[in-house]
Amino acid sequence: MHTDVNALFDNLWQNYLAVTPSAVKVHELLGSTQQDDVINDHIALRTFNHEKIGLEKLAAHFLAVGYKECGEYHFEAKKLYAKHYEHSDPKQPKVFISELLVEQCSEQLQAIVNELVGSIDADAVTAENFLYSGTHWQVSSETYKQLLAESEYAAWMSAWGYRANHFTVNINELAKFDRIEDVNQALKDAGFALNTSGGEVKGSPEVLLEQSSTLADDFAVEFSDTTMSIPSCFYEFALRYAQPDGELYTGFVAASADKIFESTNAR
Ligand code: OOG
Ligand code: NI
Repeated sequence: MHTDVNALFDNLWQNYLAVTPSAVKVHELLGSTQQDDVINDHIALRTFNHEKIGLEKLAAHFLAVGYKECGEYHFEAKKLYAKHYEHSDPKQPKVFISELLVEQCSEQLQAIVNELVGSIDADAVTAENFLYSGTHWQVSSETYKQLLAESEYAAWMSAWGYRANHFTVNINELAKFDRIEDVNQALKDAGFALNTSGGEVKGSPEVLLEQSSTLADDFAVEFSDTTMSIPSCFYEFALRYAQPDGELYTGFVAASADKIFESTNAR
């Protein structure tokens, strides 16, 4: 595991950029409006709740570089469970990790996931590069489509594996934008397609968090039988509001997160 939090995030970022070319354009658009490059609010990773690679196995890599467990979230319809983590240094991005509750899925899906997970080398899970190691298995485009019919999340995992599925611009830190609607307009003017599930803006000042996101880039995946372009990763935008104690809210909002997951749906 990494012991240096910055080295971990540098690797996660490079690995994410490799399949998310639009992220560079997001930085050009929003990062140029302030002194530094954009500051990220959080990143997110996905997994299956299999004991070999459940969310706690991913979280261990963040605990090792100074993160602490904070909130937990339930997504009944999507059969997902998630936790978020924060670092003692508030400048470090928060981390959102979810897992698919495989036992609630069909026998066929369980069998496919067991086979994928079975190909992961036990040592790989604690290796320094695990969180940006991608897939550890071969999957056919037919299996991908079969998973897609039941769970978009499972299909995405089968194709992309272990990597950050999004980074998130911290709107509070942007110099030229105060409102999420203005960020969204600038993105649309630059040609980005936004996730409109539940509306372009998810959340509200009342729940202390407003979020929006792009739709994932399409990127080529080499399946075992053929190469096919499918949704890879996306960029999110988050504006946080102060709690009664004056501190910005640091948690997530399950009803909004439920819609953000859909940023990897096909266009
Ligand atoms: C995570 C979706 C939830 C948020 O900020 O609410 C999320 C995912 O797509 O894996 O990132
Ligand atoms: Ni997010």
